[in-house]
Amino acid sequence: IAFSILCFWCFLSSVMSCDSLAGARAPGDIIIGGLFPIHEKVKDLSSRTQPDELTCEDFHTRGFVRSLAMIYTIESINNSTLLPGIKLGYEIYDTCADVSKAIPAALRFISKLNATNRHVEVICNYSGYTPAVKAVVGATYSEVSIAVSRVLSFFLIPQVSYVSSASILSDRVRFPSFFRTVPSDKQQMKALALLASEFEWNWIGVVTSDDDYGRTALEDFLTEVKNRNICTAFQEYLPSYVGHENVLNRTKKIVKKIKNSLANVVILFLKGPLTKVIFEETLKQNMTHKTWIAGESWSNSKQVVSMKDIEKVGTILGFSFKNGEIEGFNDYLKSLSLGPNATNLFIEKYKNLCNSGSDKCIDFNFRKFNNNLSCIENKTDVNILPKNFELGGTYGAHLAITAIAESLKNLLKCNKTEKMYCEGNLNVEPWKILQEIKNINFSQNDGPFYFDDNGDSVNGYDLINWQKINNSMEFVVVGNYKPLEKKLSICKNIISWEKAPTSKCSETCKPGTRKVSDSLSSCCYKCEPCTEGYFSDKEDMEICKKCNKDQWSNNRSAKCENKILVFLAWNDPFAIVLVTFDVIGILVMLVLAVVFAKGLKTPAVKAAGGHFSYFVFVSLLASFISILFFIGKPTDLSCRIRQPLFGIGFTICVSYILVKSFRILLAFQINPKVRDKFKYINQPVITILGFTFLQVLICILWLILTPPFSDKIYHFPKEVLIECSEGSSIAFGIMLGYTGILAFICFIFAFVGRKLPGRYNEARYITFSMLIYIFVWVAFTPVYATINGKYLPAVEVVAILASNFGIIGCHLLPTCYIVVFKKESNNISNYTEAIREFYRGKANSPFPNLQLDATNT
Ligand SMILES: *[C@@H]1O[C@H](CO)[C@@H](O)[C@H](O)[C@H]1NC(C)=O
Ligand SMILES: *[C@@H]1O[C@H](CO)[C@@H](O)[C@H](O)[C@H]1NC(C)=O
Ligand SMILES: *[C@@H]1O[C@H](CO)[C@@H](O)[C@H](O)[C@H]1NC(C)=O
Ligand SMILES: *[C@@H]1O[C@H](CO)[C@@H](O)[C@H](O)[C@H]1NC(C)=O
Ligand SMILES: *[C@@H]1O[C@H](CO)[C@@H](O)[C@H](O)[C@H]1NC(C)=O
Ligand SMILES: *[C@@H]1O[C@H](CO)[C@@H](O)[C@H](O)[C@H]1NC(C)=O
Ligand SMILES: *[C@@H]1O[C@H](CO)[C@@H](O)[C@H](O)[C@H]1NC(C)=O
Ligand SMILES: *[C@@H]1O[C@H](CO)[C@@H](O)[C@H](O)[C@H]1NC(C)=O
Ligand SMILES: *[C@@H]1O[C@H](CO)[C@@H](O)[C@H](O)[C@H]1NC(C)=O
Ligand SMILES: *[C@@H]1O[C@H](CO)[C@@H](O)[C@H](O)[C@H]1NC(C)=O
Ligand SMILES: CC(=O)N[C@H]1CO[C@H](CO)[C@@H](O)[C@@H]1O
Repeated sequence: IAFSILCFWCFLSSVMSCDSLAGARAPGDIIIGGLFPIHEKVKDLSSRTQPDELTCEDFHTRGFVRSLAMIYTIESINNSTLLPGIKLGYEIYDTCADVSKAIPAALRFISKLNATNRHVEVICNYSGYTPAVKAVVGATYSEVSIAVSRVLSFFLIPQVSYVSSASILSDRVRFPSFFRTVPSDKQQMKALALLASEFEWNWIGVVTSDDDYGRTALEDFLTEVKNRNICTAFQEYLPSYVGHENVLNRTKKIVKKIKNSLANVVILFLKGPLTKVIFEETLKQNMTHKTWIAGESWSNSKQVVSMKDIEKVGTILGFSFKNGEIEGFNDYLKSLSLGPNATNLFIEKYKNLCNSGSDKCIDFNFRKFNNNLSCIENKTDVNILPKNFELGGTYGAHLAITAIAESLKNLLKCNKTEKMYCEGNLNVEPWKILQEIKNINFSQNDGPFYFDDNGDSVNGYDLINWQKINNSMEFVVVGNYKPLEKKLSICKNIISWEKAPTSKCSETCKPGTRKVSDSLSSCCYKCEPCTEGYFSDKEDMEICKKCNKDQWSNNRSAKCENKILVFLAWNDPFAIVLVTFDVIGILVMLVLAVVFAKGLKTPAVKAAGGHFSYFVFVSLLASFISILFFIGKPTDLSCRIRQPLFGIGFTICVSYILVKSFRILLAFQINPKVRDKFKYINQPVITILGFTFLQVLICILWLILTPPFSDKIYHFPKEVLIECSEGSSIAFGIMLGYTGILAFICFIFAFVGRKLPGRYNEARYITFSMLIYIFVWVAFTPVYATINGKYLPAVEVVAILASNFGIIGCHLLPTCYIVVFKKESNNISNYTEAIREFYRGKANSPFPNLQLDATNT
């Protein structure tokens, strides 16, 4: 006991002898080091000639409050059952925001504690080396953290920073023992990009400081926005030091540029003092309409927020590290009590400053922080952050100590035993703590806390908006960003603007147009109207989409119209004319049928075929009816009916005429032997049925193999043509050609028999009607092949009508004329007389049988 008391006295005396180095310390079983910028800068660093002690100036309340958060957390843990029987101690050094002051502190951390003094042992194998300090919390500035981590990394002493956010510190090879309770700046850039996307800002100005912080931030930001179609309107650099002679001139230029730019949103990756310079110039130039996005470095800077007229620069939004409540910390700040045997020079200095009326005093004028994001539009309910210390950083320091304590608990096996004490060796090697700290996972206010593989925190950011409340600018929490979920939540209704500003290089392209980027930037573009047949239904479309094949559109269309269905409609004038003729034809035919029926017994009708004439009527009726299927909207059924109906019908007609002309030829055949031979062939019913059957066969094969169908033709710009596709034009041709060949044979027979007696001039009529038929269909073929459109069926209808009327005119009308008007000549003697005259002087031959009607013979 005496020895340990002696030890402790020695220890204290060494503290006393070099007190300005460790500003705050408390003894304990396990000592944790701390690095905080209690002062803002080192005095006279540039005129230093000897490696003597450095002195600091400008008390920094933020750093001070963070160090208090560390002390308070350690004391709370001592007072709790987290590490039963173990007392944590601390050694806190002031870095004065400078590496030159932080390095001696780092050396102290790695020094060994023996009875008389502290020294760094020079050995080869440090595996069993146990320095006085087992873990370090700090530092604030990334630059300092990097330097310190380089020293501590060799000894694998865990270092946990509470605000250093430079993305380079995620490098596990260069900084293997570095952890932080805040995310890497990369996450902040992700959050910024999401913010810009959320408000559709794609033309953003960026001003950064000309140093590692600014350049890295800009680089990360550009990487992040590259794939989001967000562009930077300008990227400007300001010298990093406020005192630099160029700062004012550059600021003037930059603010002018901002003023003249289309970008209404400007991101400032600057430290507080430079931001202040920019805003002073902004106010001088009366620029009040811009929206400023704060990097984490100044989003809750007291220096900037307390500027005069700061509310006039426009809207200010920014991200700050996730804030959290440390229970009881506010009371502790008010009392600033010290633990047993602890010393703290910073508290003394703070109390002196505060008592002498400096503005460095902690501002307790803020509401209790509520972790829940509340979108309630009631100014008394919003979360307002304190101004001269930062909740995010203090919470970060609290988390850092908790993380170290948790890893100690696991390492020292504090919960493996029934009894409440830890069984591990207290003089533990730091690298063992490092192993444990990677695996910690404890719960914080809202969810678990752990380090990711890069040693970064999975905690995110709060989005804050500067608002004037009760005549002073306040930091109001209006949203948050969670890196794990990559999710940005914003309470848009409580942001201080009336309407979210727009920040775009080009006007939005309206529906009906598309973007055509100029070569400079993908965010600047012209709008080009969509061409015919194309459309764009949303704003800012890259391409115009093609209309469906049954739709069309004009220039500049936002949508497509349905194409009009086109076919030979019943109400089409031409169709009306055709149907009229069709009906007339049917009526005429019916009248003629009646006349034929009445005069069936007369020689004229008998000569015209007698009962066989009904074949003609039936077939003509079929042809006339088939015409009706050519008009109206084509369906598969009507397409399949119309051609066969016409083809078969007309084949009956033509075969009937063929039989008739064959008869005539036979009747006036002079050579009886030939006539007798041909008599065997002269079987009218079989002939007609046979020829017709062949046509029926053709049609059936056609319908089975390649049936016609109704088809839509989309070639026309605004119309869809519905027409019958014949399925196989060869089959169609065979059907027509077959009738045509029959007609041609008729024509030949009739032509041969055309010299028959004047009265018996049937042959001339047949010749004539077949000529009409052949002429019509020969003319039809090229017209049908070339014409295209809804009148195509009309062409065929005309051809059918012409053929039908040809048959009526040449076969039925003359007979009827005789039956009705020439009754006196309509007797058998007249006919025989005429024939006798014909044969007079020729070979003696019996009278030909003029009756075609087989039943009458
Ligand atoms: C320590 O614990 C006691 C009782 O458990 C409590 O009254 C006291 O406020 C605690 N002190 C701190 C600093 O937490
Ligand atoms: C402490 O270190 C000094 C010098 O480094 C050495 O002389 C002394 O023996 C050490 N004391 C103990 C107790 O190890
Ligand atoms: C270093 O020391 C540790 C224990 O002190 C030992 O286990 C290890 O083998 C040593 N390494 C080398 C390379 O000597
Ligand atoms: C700033 O600009 C003014 C006028 O443009 C010029 O005279 C002056 O030299 C500049 N100062 C610096 C430090 O560049
Ligand atoms: C800004 O406005 C004030 C008063 O409204 C005016 O006096 C001053 O000239 C303006 N400054 C500039 C740069 O426009
Ligand atoms: C404080 O130090 C004194 C000796 O200086 C010691 O007796 C006492 O136990 C210490 N108190 C604590 C709580 O460690
Ligand atoms: C925060 O939200 C949780 C869950 O939504 C709720 O239980 C809690 O009461 C809220 N806290 C406050 C202070 O509103
Ligand atoms: C805002 O909240 C306060 C106190 O919570 C309440 O008195 C006031 O009526 C609320 N105002 C509105 C507009 O809801
Ligand atoms: C210790 O472990 C037991 C079970 O193993 C658990 O129930 C208890 O809550 C733990 N205590 C602490 C302080 O973690
Ligand atoms: C941390 O613990 C929580 C629950 O306690 C769990 O959901 C989460 O997955 C854990 N995270 C890791 C990285 O282990
Ligand atoms: C074991 C131990 O020393 N616990 C102390 C930790 O710190 C708190 C607050 O200062 C003290 O109350 C405990 O006694």
